[in-house]
Amino acid sequence: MPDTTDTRKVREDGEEAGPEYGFPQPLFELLEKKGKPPGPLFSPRLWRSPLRGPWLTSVFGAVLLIGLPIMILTGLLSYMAYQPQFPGNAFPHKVYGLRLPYFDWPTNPSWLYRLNQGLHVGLGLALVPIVLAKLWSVIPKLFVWPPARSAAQLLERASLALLVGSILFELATGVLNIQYDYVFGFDFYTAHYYGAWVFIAAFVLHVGLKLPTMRRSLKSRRLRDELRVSLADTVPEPPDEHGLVAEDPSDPTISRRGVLAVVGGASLAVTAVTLGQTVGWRPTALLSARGQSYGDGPNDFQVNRTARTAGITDADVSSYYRLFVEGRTTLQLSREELLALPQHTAELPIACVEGWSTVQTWTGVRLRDLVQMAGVDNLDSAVITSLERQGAFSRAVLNRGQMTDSDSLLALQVNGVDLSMDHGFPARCIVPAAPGVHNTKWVSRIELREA
Ligand SMILES: Nc1nc2c(c(=O)[nH]1)N[C@H]1C(S)=C(S)[C@@H](COP(=O)(O)O)O[C@H]1N2
Ligand SMILES: [Mo]
Repeated sequence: MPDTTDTRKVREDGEEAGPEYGFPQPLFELLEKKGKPPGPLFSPRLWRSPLRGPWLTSVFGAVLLIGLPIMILTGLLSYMAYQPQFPGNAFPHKVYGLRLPYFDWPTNPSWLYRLNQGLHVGLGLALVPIVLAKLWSVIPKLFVWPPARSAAQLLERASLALLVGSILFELATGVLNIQYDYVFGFDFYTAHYYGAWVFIAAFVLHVGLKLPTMRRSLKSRRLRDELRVSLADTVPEPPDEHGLVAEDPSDPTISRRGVLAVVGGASLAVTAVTLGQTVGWRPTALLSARGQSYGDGPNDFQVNRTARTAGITDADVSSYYRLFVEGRTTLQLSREELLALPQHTAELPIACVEGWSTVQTWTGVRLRDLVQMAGVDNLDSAVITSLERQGAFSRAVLNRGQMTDSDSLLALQVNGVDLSMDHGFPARCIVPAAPGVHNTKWVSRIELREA
């Protein structure tokens, strides 16, 4: 593959530049002859930091090479946890064409989704400073003029544009989603999922192309030695074939170890203020814009959407409330009748897709007892419907394992007292290891589907 720096060298030497193989002649002439650089950003003289070079870029790259595959894995697992194989489940079934092999999301260990999503959101936020630093370190490469001298180079740059565009898109939509909850004109899940596939493709290609360079560059100096170099002793990396090292570097204003400390420190600081939200420890959850709404006493823990926002009225949850369980027979149960059934207590997390989680002690009727009472013994799945009736949260489909786990509950109480309205009174689902969205609040109907 031709090297991107050729362009600049040839032009500056004043040599006649000629098109390389496979590149359309008219396009080349347009870019080379008519095309003056469209702005000062394209002048190599603007990018003079003496710190830029293949080693520094590779250090950031190595961190991302570990972090981003974890983001991809946890992201795709989160998508699978939404159980898109069941039409009626919120969001993901809309992503036609890019389906993964379906499997029933397990109920064991109960912290599975909590860990998955804590990692996805926590790591995603912690990687923001690293991604920005890596972009800074290669920024002159984004402004090379003319944009390409060969078809191969054009393809390489197009893949870079997709890589940079998609990672920024994924970070931006992810952060917006956890801070403001679905503010987009488009559906977050569909956009974030399609964006992820663009990113995955571009990332795999990029790693394939750059891995040898990265390994070579990392060997060019040792991190431990570099951490001893003071500002006074900071000199540019030797000129490189990739054009990362400035042609005319300015004097350093910060050492390499200083840059690493700033970027690493920013990443740790983001982690420190978000960790509380992830593990449900409030004092350090400084970044949690959401979840300002809590309850009282034993019900004092994070509320996703309040009863009022969901349009649940006092009349809905009055003594006229009945739960319908539809199987071979249809059961109609008041809250008193539910409380009279055998009660089971389990300590289980609510783990939201947005990264926050909270572990509470829930008491109620085992879902599998209701399945049995309704006379169903070859259950396939169950549609849980809320009094809320409308919208993405009004319904969830649970798989057989989720319905029959000994800790899966139709919870009536939490921490020894009745559920608050905001936490789903008169009754809500709590399913081990499930994403928060499947713990339907204000349950009115359980429709059992047989295999
Ligand atoms: N009916 C209904 N159920 C719902 C929701 C909702 O908005 N409406 N939010 C879901 C989401 S996304 C989460 S994370 C949990 C949050 O439960 P909590 O508000 O009791 O903490 O409830 C789930 N169940
Ligand atoms: Mo959620």
